[in-house]
Order: sequence, then C-alpha cells, then structure tokens
Amino acid sequence: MKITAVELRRIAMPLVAPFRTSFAVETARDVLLVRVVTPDAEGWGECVAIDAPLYSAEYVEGAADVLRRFLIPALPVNDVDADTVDRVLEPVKGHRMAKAALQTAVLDAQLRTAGQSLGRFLGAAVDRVPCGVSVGIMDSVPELLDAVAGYLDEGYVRIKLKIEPGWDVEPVRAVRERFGDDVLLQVDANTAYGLADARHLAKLDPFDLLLIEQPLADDDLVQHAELARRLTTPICLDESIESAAHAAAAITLGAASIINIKPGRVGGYLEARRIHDLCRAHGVPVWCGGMLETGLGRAANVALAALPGFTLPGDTSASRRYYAEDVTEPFELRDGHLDVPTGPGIGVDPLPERLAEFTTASEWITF
Ligand code: OSB
Ligand code: MG
Repeated sequence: MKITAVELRRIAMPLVAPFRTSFAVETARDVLLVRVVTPDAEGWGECVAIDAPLYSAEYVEGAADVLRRFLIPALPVNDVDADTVDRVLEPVKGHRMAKAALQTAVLDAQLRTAGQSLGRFLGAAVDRVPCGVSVGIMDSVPELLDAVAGYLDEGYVRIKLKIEPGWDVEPVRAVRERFGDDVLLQVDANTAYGLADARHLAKLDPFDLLLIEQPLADDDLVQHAELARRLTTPICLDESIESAAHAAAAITLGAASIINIKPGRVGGYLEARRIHDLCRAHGVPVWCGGMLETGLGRAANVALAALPGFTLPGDTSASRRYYAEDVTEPFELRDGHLDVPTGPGIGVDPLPERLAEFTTASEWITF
C-alpha cells in the first residue's frame, strides 16, 4: 500500500457529564485523530492519549509531536501495512498511544482496500459484545446510586466503580445493598493505593467483586503479586500492561489473574491480539478497556472485544454514555450489547458535518 498523505486532526468533544477518576476530572475530550490517505482508501486511527500525562506518561500534544517528528517520517511510503508499522516504529521507545493511532489508521486503510472487516481480520468469534459501564467518582452516595440505576435501566450488564481512598468501601456497599448481589460489579483505583492499604482493600472482599483494577502503581508488579496473596478479590491490571511481555511477566509473578486490554495503551491492535492470545493460552480472562473514545475508536474496540478470550464485559459503552453527538453514527445498546461493525476496516465513517463542527485544528503531512 502506498501512502500519499497523513492528516493529524484535533477534535474537541464535550462529555455529557464530568468523569472523575482518582487522577483527574474530565469534562471534555481533546482527541487526536490520524487519517491515512492512499490511492484506494482512507483509514482512521483515534489516539487515546488524554490532555495531561496523568493516566500514563503520554498526553495529546506529546502524541501529536512524536507523530509528526518521528513516527510518520519513519513510514516507508511505497509499501506499508500494519505489520510494517510495527517493525519500523519499534526503535522508538514508548509512545504506544501515538504508535497505535498511526498503526490503526494504516490497518483501517489496508482492510478497506481488501474489503475485510477489522473483526474478521482479528478473529472475532461473535457478532455482538456485552457491555459494561465505568462510573466516575461522585460527590455523594445518593448521586452514585442514581447514576448506577440509570445505567442498569439502559441495560448495561456490568458496573465498574471508580474508587480512591475515601471513596471505596462505602460506595461498593451502597451499590450492593441497593441493587443486590447479582449485579456484576468491579472497581478501578487507577493506581491510587499502596501496599500498606492491603488491610483496607481486603474490606472489599465480602462484596464479591469481579475484580479490582490497578490498585497500585503501574510499575509495582511485585507489590501487586503480594497484594494478590492478601485479597480474595481478583486483581486485574490496566496501567501496568503496556505489552505482551508485561502481560507474561504479570502472569508469571501472580500479579494479575485478569487483564484489561486497551489497544492504545499497548501500541495497537496487533499487540492487543498478541496479549489476548497469550492470556487465552494461560487461561487468564481479558476484557476490553476504554478511554472515552469517539465512535471511531469504539468501532475498533468492539471488534477486538469480539475475540474469544474476551470473556468479561468491557468498558465499551454506547455513544450517549459519553457524547450527546458522536462523530460517527451513534453506537446504541441493544439488550446490553453493541453490534460488531461488519463493513470493511473499522466499519464506520466520520460524519463530515460532525467532524467539521468538532474540529479545532488540522495539519497534513504529504509524501
Ligand atoms: O482506567 O479504565 C480506565 C477512562 C480514561 C482513562 C482511564 C480509564 C477510563 C475509564 C473509562 O475507566 C472507560 C470508558 O468507558 O471508556
Ligand atoms: Mg482502568
């Protein structure tokens, strides 16, 4: 495949409600989109980096910088596909979210040219995926219960509560008391605790949670293994897992019994699939995480979540959970599921008028 041009486009997407985690309050997403143009097709990749380096070291302006300065210039213009992108970007350390966006755009263009859907390319086993929802930290327990009630009414099959010190056992207890023991429930700390909090975190054990996600720092694999010995709640890693090698290390150490796969965090859909394959071979369940993606990123995540090792519901919520207006046709929940797109590539297109309406900047790199 020959690339003729790459566009770096920024869009500003207001969220329907502020989303509070242990590391930030998000009220809008400043999204970097990568568009790859070839003589036969265009491909899209959504960069999941957020505006500040608080979830991981990456941030949107840094991703744009490394793309224009190092990643895009490294592409061989005349004969490129997603595997080539993996290979030529390998010497650049880190910057996996930026790499993932570029590789996804190339892969999308490649699959649109070949007429194959991303789901089929990755090995999707189902045509729809069950969906969970990630519920931010709220100002009060009654406010949280209202939010959870609304999501359960919409049909979400799993609830994830964001937690932090001071907002953990009480909200979990309140949700269990109000909605019962049958609700699939899990929590996500985004690295907010230390191993010294093990006794406190063990107070979550009686609530029969599916998992606790990333309680400790991203580079605390050994501490996570120690914490796993002190809790009955299974430990799931998010921020710690940036590659299949990290996943292998975490499994070997006993630091995780479940893994959250976010393609952006691990450098793209090819590495995401390798992590899936590795975990499946080891009997480790995986699920698809989210980074408040627009429809463009969501389409690709839903395709990944259809792989057979994704045995837990993902953070693949409907468009309206995030945005009043999405940049694509909205993803809508039906019976707690989203349909896996079947069209070529990621299977969705940006709506030109929406895209124009949300765009704040655009630059073209031509070859
Ligand atoms: O840790 O999973 C996380 C959003 C932004 C950054 C990190 C995380 C999240 C979410 C939201 O939990 C998941 C989603 O619905 O996209
Ligand atoms: Mg997480």
